[in-house]
Amino acid sequence: MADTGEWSLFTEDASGRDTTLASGTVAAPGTGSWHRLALRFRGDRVTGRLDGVDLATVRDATHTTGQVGLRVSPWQHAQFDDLSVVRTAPPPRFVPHPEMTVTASSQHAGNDFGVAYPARFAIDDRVESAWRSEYRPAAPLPQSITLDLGRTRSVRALAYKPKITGAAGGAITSYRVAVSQDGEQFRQVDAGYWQATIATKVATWPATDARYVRLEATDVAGCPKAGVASEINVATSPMTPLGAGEPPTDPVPEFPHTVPLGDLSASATSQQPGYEATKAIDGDCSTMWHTSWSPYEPPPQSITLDLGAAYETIALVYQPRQDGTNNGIVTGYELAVSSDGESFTPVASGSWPGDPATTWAQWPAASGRYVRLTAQDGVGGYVSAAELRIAYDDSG
Ligand SMILES: [Ca+2]
Ligand SMILES: [Ca+2]
Repeated sequence: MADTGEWSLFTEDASGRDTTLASGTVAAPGTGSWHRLALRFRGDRVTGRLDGVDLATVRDATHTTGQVGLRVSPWQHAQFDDLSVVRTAPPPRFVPHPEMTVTASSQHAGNDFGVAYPARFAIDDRVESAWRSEYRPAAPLPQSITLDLGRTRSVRALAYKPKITGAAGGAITSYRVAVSQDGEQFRQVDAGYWQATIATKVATWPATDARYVRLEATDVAGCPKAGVASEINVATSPMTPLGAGEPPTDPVPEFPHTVPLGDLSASATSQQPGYEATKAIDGDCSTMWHTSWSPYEPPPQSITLDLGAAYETIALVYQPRQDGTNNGIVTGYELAVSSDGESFTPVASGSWPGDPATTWAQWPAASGRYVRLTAQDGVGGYVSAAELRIAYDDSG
């Protein structure tokens, strides 16, 4: 808020990006007098108040986890006093973690740079430790974690904290919750989508007697595709659902037939050690083919896939690198098909946007065993690919 009366309510993500949630102007408060500013949080509703009057109420679930503080920019003059935090509702009643045990469909229990992700870290009351399903090699989704509450209780909500870091990688974005009395027969009580954020999510259902509660990840944010939970709580009191997301909109057409990964082999005109052509067909979105940067080998560069047998090829699906860097994401492309790996016939060319979203190129059915992607250009003057797939027509 400025002394002129202009105000804005904004949220900032871990990368420092601001999003204005509401803004306006009130009578100029001027300077030299004290005013009472307040933020009221209830579920995902955030209300800004000035001197006891609501300025705006918005819905935002990006800061439902974490600490509360008051900070001003080091270059701004500001005076403040009497910061207080008060409850807006009774806290939920959680089943105490020490009364629980936990198992998971898989866990990355290996030690990576001093860090491991066993299932028990999801119920140790520490947000800095987490369970993560196995990612080396990646255990395919869905993956689940099951809480044994020690005895039957009337349960009605699950609070899920992803990993508390700057990035949402591993955050469960598509989930199912199921409960059981005996640990054998599970009944689904909730399912849906969560936003790909580090904020706490809450799933709710009508009160149900259960001893076991299972959270299943059917999709997660980022790469590798392994679910993360820094803390999971089960509530016996009502809670407000939090963090609901939208189903993913996938612009890539459904190609019913793609050449099996195990039948593919790959070679490239340039590759950096550790980033070989085969990394584009290993089924792991966190590994990639990347052209040599030492020594630097500029585009055009190409990667050739051997499909193992002849197919009526119709499309290539290109997943760019998913590690947050855009170097090498292909922009200008050409595709060619060959029966013998020697003589190639062009089938498609064009440009891709150069962002991390999966994209594709289609062409009229062309018979061949080899498909060559030539990148005329890529972001930063490099070429890379996390994963490549070839679709074929099976109607012949
Ligand atoms: Ca933990
Ligand atoms: Ca890969």
